[in-house]
Parts: sequence; structure tokens; C-alpha cells
Amino acid sequence: MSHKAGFVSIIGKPNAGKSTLMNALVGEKMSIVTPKAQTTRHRIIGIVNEPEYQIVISDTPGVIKPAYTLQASMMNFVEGSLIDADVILLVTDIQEKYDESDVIEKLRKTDSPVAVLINKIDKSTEAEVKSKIAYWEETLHPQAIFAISALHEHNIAAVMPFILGHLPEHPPYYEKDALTDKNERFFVSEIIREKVFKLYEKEIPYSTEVIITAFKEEAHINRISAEIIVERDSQKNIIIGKGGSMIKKVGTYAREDIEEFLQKKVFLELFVKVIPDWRKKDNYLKRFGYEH
Ligand SMILES: Nc1nc2c(ncn2[C@@H]2O[C@H](COP(=O)(O)OP(=O)(O)OP(=O)(O)O)[C@@H](O)[C@H]2O)c(=O)[nH]1
Ligand SMILES: [Mg+2]
Repeated sequence: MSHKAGFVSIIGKPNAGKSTLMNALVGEKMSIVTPKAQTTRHRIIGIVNEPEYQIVISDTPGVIKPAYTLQASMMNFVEGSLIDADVILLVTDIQEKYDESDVIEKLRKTDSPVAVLINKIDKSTEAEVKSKIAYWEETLHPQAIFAISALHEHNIAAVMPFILGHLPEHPPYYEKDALTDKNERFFVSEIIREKVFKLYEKEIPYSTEVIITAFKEEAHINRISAEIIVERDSQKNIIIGKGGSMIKKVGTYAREDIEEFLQKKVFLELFVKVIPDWRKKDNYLKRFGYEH
């Protein structure tokens, strides 16, 4: 029997809805989603398996001009996903201004087929959709344009046939029951980071990393310890909150989602640790899983 397999790269600006789309295409919550920009920091792989094909979808960080080493590493993940890509999905928020063209420059350099996904059309008028379609037609001449709502899974079904139409005949790259290439610890740290992004404001989410320090699997419960890393003592105090009220919220919300994810009872213990300027330090970034 013939079998198709290939890599799909989802790219775009921060907050465009890339991770929401990824989760909709895979049908599982693979990538964390928050209202804040730069939520995704890694290349996150979600795999769609059917007897006759395997689609390896990469969700990537939003394209920005890097201001510090962590962001430079995030942009390396974007570049890496483009090198492998058999198909590129450019996700763009319909309200987004495309005045600077970092993303477009990247796409002009590739030979891979590109589809532009104009997202969040639930928040726009039909006239706006029409004018954006014309804009992208002119700017990029992509192989296809879809007007979608990733959040409401509107028009998502049309994207799969486009992908399949551009996938080569190839044996599977991963086991046919694999959903991703990252381990449970990674997803647990992401769930905690999602709560930090949702619960804190200003520079706090961007100054934070989450490290799993213990992951003990017992018969009926997993005992997990994690460190929330921040850059300064003042941030540590904010993370903890008055009498520990804020970190307690992080812990409760995260534990609920981790239990859902692992389908198991979880005891979650959180600690806060200061590592000055970790976002600019190669040794810490490497230890935290960021390539450079
Ligand atoms: N109204 C509306 N909101 C959406 C839609 N898709 C995504 N969002 C929202 O947009 C915000 C950003 O979504 P994400 O999926 O995290 O965006 P992203 O492109 O992965 O963002 P980064 O990881 O920061 O680059 C979230 O609040 C989503 O709920 C949509 O179709 N309609
Ligand atoms: Mg994302």
C-alpha cells in the first residue's frame, strides 16, 4: 500500500493563532495557548496518523526581531522547521498589520508550497476577508489561501486536503502511534508556563522559565516538583504574591490540567528561583533546552 509522509511548518507573527491551529489540526492540546504574544518558545511537533499517511506538524514561535539570546534561539526553531518543511502554513491574524516583512522574506526564500491562513475571521467582516485575500494574493502568490477561525475550527477541514495534496510518497518518520517527539515532563512544564502567562502581567511571563526537578510515578499518583525561574528578587515576590496567594493559584490551575493530561492524580510542588539574566546566558539556555 502506498504511504504519504511529510513535514508541515506553521509559521507567522506572535499571537496569530498558530498554536490554536496546531491543536485543531492534531485534535489534541499539544501547544499551550494564551492571549499574550510569544507564548510558544520551542518547535512543538504534533503528529497526525492515518493508515495511508503521517503528517508531522510543527508549531513554532512567532517571528520577531530577537532582542536577547532566548529570542534568537526561538528564531532558530522557526528556521529549523522551514528547512524540513514539505508544506508551509503561514498563519496571519486578519487584524494584523504586515508593515514589516520578516515572515514574507523567509517565505520568498523557500521552494516549499505555501498556504496563507487568514485567521480570526470570526472577528471581522466579509469585506475585510475579501480585501485580505486580495492583499495576500498580490504580496505572496501562495498556492492557496484559506479564511479560517482556528478557535472555532471554522474552515479547518479544507486545510487537510491541501496538505495531503503536497505530501510526498514516503514511509512514516515516526512510530505510527506517536503523537509528538517530546516527553511528558516537557508538556507538564509547558502547562505550568501557560498558567504563568495567563496569571501575571508585563515582563513577568517573559522573565520566567519552568523546570521540572522531580517526576515520581507512583501507582495512583505522580509527585511532581517544578521550579519557576525568574530573573530578579522583585519578580520572585510577584510570582509568590501576598502570603503565597498567587503561586497557589498557579499550582491549582496547573495541577488540574496536568491531571487531565496525564489521566492520573498529581501532587504538584512549586518553588521559585532567581537566576539573574538567564535569558541572555548561553549555559542556562542550553540547560533549559534552547538551541543556539
Ligand atoms: N477570536 C479568535 N481568537 C483566536 C483565534 N485563534 C486564536 N485565537 C486567540 O488568539 C490568541 C493567541 O493564540 P495562539 O494560538 O496562542 O497564538 P500563537 O500564534 O501560537 O502565538 P505565539 O505562540 O505567542 O506566537 C489566543 O487568545 C487565542 O485564543 C480565532 O480564530 N478567533
Ligand atoms: Mg503559539
